[in-house]
Amino acid sequence: MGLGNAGALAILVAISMFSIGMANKNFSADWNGNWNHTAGWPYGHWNADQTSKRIIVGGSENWHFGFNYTDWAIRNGPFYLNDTLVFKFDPPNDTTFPHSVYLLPNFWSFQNCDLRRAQKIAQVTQGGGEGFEFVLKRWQPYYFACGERNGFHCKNGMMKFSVWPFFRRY
Ligand SMILES: *[C@@H]1O[C@H](CO)[C@@H](O)[C@H](O)[C@H]1NC(C)=O
Ligand SMILES: *[C@@H]1O[C@H](CO)[C@@H](O)[C@H](O)[C@H]1NC(C)=O
Ligand SMILES: *[C@@H]1O[C@H](CO)[C@@H](O)[C@H](O)[C@H]1NC(C)=O
Ligand SMILES: *[C@@H]1O[C@H](CO)[C@@H](O)[C@H](O)[C@H]1NC(C)=O
Ligand SMILES: *[C@@H]1O[C@H](CO)[C@@H](O)[C@H](O)[C@H]1NC(C)=O
Ligand SMILES: [Cu+2]
Repeated sequence: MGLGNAGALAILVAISMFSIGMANKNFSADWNGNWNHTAGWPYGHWNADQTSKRIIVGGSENWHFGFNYTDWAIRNGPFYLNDTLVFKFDPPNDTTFPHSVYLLPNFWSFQNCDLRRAQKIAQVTQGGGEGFEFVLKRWQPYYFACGERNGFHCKNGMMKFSVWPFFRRY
């Protein structure tokens, strides 16, 4: 194989920690850390699909309490650099509950729905209309969560998911 133990281990750790969005598909990485999609990926995908996408988080479910967004991310990933995630949620009124979007700083806070060092990226009013848009600009894991009720929506409402966008191959 020619892959050093340390490198292989690092890749395994990365894959196991950040596998959301790439489950059920097979990938490999080269020495530079570039991902290479191998057998199983539909032929012609790269030629047919070169532009960044606008993806509604949750699809027709939008962004609400009680929908499994981790599962959604696995089924709808992988996502690519410069893809736009769109969070749609109704502004709060007497009959709807407020939601928001936060970025959590690391895997631990994501697992525990710990919002202490989280960054609020969308207020409760920003999910209306065309929705709140977030561009996946960097090659890094992103940890998204709803911040309402001090983590309750994240923890009990499953309103969280992570993505690590891939480089799109042309
Ligand atoms: C990607 O992996 C496949 C299978 O291992 C290999 O045949 C192909 O040359 C690789 N492509 C690149 C660009 O590294
Ligand atoms: C890749 O995944 C496909 C199905 O998703 C499977 O049929 C194929 O055997 C896998 N290839 C490798 C090299 O694991
Ligand atoms: C959500 O989906 C993920 C991935 O399919 C699964 O592992 C997890 O158990 C689900 N969570 C709940 C609370 O059902
Ligand atoms: C993403 O978009 C920016 C600005 O439009 C561009 O500079 C960058 O090269 C793009 N990155 C990728 C991976 O396409
Ligand atoms: C609250 O918002 C929902 C969704 O936008 C809407 O269907 C409903 O009519 C609104 N209710 C009130 C009392 O404004
Ligand atoms: Cu919420």
